[in-house]
Parts: sequence; structure tokens; C-alpha cells
Amino acid sequence: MGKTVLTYGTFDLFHIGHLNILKRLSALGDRLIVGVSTDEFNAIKGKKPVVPFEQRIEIVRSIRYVDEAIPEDRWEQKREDIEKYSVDVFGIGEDWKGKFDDLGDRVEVVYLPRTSGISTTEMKRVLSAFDERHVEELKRTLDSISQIVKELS
Ligand code: C2G
Repeated sequence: MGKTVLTYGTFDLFHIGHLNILKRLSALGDRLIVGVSTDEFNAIKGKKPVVPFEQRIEIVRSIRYVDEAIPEDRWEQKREDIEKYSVDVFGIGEDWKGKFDDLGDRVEVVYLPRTSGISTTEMKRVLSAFDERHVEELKRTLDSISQIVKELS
């Protein structure tokens, strides 16, 4: 049987950084299995995704580099998944460097460079700023309308 690669992630607001790492991970073996963090597990990680779990896992499942997508709902499940899917390589982005070295007794552990200049956190920040500005604009418009109404009445 060919080499099986395993990784995990939230993949919220799926972007080129996510696509690049899945492409690179799939090139490390013959089968790529991706654990997609559930919304409940993300709450434990202190993250609140914009896109709900069911949609995130459907998107990841549809990526041509991905052979199988499974829910990730606990930190400890990595060791179980390694046994269950006879995994050869565990891979993840370098933002997790060293965090999963302990798995090295069972599989090859690789940390891959991240794609610079893109992150879900940054996208969320821009969106929220856009939101705020919109609210401000709306407030100003309403103020001038009520001013006009006052003057006309
Ligand atoms: N990534 C990347 N380049 C970016 C952004 C993300 O290579 N510009 C990689 C991350 O390093 C990670 C994967 O994309 O390997 C998914 O990133 P996240 O969705 O942020 O995953 P995270 O919430 O960190 O979940 O148990 C481990 C966790 O589930 C990892």
C-alpha cells in the first residue's frame, strides 16, 4: 500500500495558503487524509470560524489533493487516527513547529512553510473593519436625514 499522509486544520474562509499546504502534503505520499476541526473543537482552541463545520469539511473534501476528510474534535485523536488509517507521515504548517514531535515515535513528522501574506485572521480583521466603517457611514447618513427632516418640519 502507498504512503498515507495525515494533517489537521480549521480551513475557515478557505484561501490559497490552505490550498498550497494541502497540495504540498499530498505530494509527500499517495493518500492525503485531512482532519477538519469541528466548531466545538475550535471553541476549545479559542477560535470562532466564520464558515460552519459542515461547509468547511465539504470544501476540503472537494479539493482534488484530498483523498479523505474526517472531523477533528479532540487533541488526542491524532494517535488514534495514525493507527486507524495506517499513517506514514504527519504534516502541518510551521506555525505548529515542535508541537507534534511526540508523534515521531510512530510516523515521520514534517512542518511545512506557510504561505506568506494570507491568513484567515487577517481576512476576518479586514471584514470587521469594513463592517465598522459601514456602520459609521450609515450613522452619519441617518444623522443628516434626521437633520433635514427637522429643518423641513
Ligand atoms: N496555513 C498555511 N499558510 C497560511 C495559512 C495557513 O500554510 N497562510 C496552513 C496552516 O499552517 C495549517 C493549515 O494551513 O497547517 C490550516 O490552518 P488553520 O485552518 O489555521 O488550522 P489550525 O486552526 O491551526 O488547526 O490539531 C491541529 C489544528 O487543527 C490545526
